[in-house]
Amino acid sequence: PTLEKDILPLYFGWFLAKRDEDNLRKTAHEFLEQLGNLKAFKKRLQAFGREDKHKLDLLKYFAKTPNILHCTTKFCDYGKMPGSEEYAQLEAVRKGYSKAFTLHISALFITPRTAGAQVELTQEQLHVWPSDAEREAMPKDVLPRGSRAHITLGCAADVQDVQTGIDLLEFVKLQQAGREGENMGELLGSKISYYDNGMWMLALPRKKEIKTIFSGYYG
Ligand code: 2AM
Repeated sequence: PTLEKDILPLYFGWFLAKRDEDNLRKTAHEFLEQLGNLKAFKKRLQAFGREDKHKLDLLKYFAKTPNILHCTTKFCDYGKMPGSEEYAQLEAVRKGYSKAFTLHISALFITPRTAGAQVELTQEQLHVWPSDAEREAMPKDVLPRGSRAHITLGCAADVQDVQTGIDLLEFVKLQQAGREGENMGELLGSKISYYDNGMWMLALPRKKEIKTIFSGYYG
C-alpha cells in the first residue's frame, strides 16, 4: 500500500475562536480610533508620512486586515521553508494539532507599517513555538524565546503581514535595552507609550484571554 504523505500547510498557528475573534477585532477598532484621536498622536505624525496636526484615520491606514485572526507559529509555505518538515514532526505539534489553547494578549501596538497584538506564551505553548523564530527575524540579536509571538491586526498599504512580528521584536529590543517608552497617558483604561519612529504600545494591565485552536492553514 502507498503511504500517504502529510501535506504541509502554508502556516501552522493558533486560530481564534469566533467570539474572541469578533471581540479582538472590536478592541483593535477602538484602539485605532482612539489612538488616532489622541492629541499626543496627532502631534507625532511624521513617521506616518503625514504632517503633524493633520488627521490620520488609522482604520483606513491599516486597511489590510487578515481574513482569519491567528497567531502564526511556523510559516511553512507548503514545505518550501527550511525546517517545515521537522517542525511538523515535533511531538508537541502533532499532539497539539486541533487542540484548544488559551492565549494571553499583553499589549496592542502600532508602527508606521503594522498593527498587532503581543501574545505572551506559556511554557506549554512554547513547546510548539519554533526554536529559531526570533533568530530568523533578527539574526544579530539574542531575544527571549516566544517574543515574536503576535496576532497581526492590520498592515499599511504595500506592507507584508510578516512585518508585524519583526516590528514587535523592535519593541522587545528597546525594552530589553531598558527603554520604557514615553508615557502618553491613558487609552481604553491602559497606559499608552511612545517609542519614537511612530512606534506606539498599549500595555494591558490585565491580560486578555483568548480561546484558540492550534491547526494549519492550507488555503
Ligand atoms: P503574521 O504571522 O505576522 O500575520 C500567512 O502569510 C501568514 O504567515 C501570516 O499570518 C504571516 O504573518 C505569516 N508569515 C508570512 N511569511 C512569514 C515568514 N517568513 N515568517 C513567519 N511568518 C510568516
